[in-house]
Amino acid sequence: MNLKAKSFQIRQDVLDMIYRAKAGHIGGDFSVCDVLVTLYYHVMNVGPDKVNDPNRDRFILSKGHSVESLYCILADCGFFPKSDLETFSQYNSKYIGHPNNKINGIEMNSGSLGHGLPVAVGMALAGKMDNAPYRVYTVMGDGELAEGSVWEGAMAGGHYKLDNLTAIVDRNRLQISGCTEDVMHHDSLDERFGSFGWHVIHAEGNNIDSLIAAFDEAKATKGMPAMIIADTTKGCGVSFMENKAAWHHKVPSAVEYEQGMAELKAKEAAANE
Ligand SMILES: Cc1ncc(C[n+]2csc(CCOP(=O)(O)OP(=O)(O)O)c2C)c(N)n1
Ligand SMILES: [Mg+2]
Repeated sequence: MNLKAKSFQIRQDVLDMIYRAKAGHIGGDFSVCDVLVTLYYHVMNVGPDKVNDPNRDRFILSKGHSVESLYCILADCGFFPKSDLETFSQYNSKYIGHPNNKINGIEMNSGSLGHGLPVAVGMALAGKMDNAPYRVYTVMGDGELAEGSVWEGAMAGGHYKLDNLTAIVDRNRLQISGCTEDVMHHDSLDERFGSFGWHVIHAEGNNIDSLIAAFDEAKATKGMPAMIIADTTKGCGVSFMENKAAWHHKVPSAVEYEQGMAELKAKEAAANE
């Protein structure tokens, strides 16, 4: 499968969904899209036929506000009908603005930042205790790293040497209100996670080949969990959304929708050439 093209196709579905619902977090959806596409279509042992398989890999979207990308990928993978997405953010729909485990394929409710890594540590520890073959993955935002519970999870993951656990930081350098380096700086993530006993790997987070290499390295790491610092661009794929804090949860106007869609279609076509 052409994962680069797939990623631009998923972004179009996300743009459609957010434009229709007049709600969503498009900037973080677009920065994390390549990470999620790489995980769901290449790395993880998951699928609609495996939702109750005890050996399935576990995934937690800790930065739960990027649920639109996750919904579009789950629909595309057949976890539920794509038409369900038309109810996103509507009254009585279970497709709400953050992940919840009433939805096929979603393991954990998230959205209150800082909870994904500690729960992923528990899942990975359970896997070790059961001698189970599954791996656990979680994606955090870089703004999310300001939550203290992330560091409790990091401490425990290192302590228990959880080499069945891979965490990813979507390092787009923006959070809700501006630059992470102004709000709460993180420019020593290698040293910080390294000192908690994690193997730190760097990846270009909007480059599928770089991500595949990083996930391969994480899988091959023994005796410690792996932390992939994925350098990304918030809003990646639509020129006027890129690197702008305002697009954290701005809804596109009709003109912006048309322009964004045209850019994404052109990029998908280029990736298919
Ligand atoms: C505990 C908690 N505090 C505050 C928020 C509000 N909030 C939602 S998204 C966000 C910014 C997150 O930034 P980052 O983790 O960098 O996400 P990304 O840039 O990938 O969108 C904040 C503060 C929240 N969801 N949970
Ligand atoms: Mg961020």
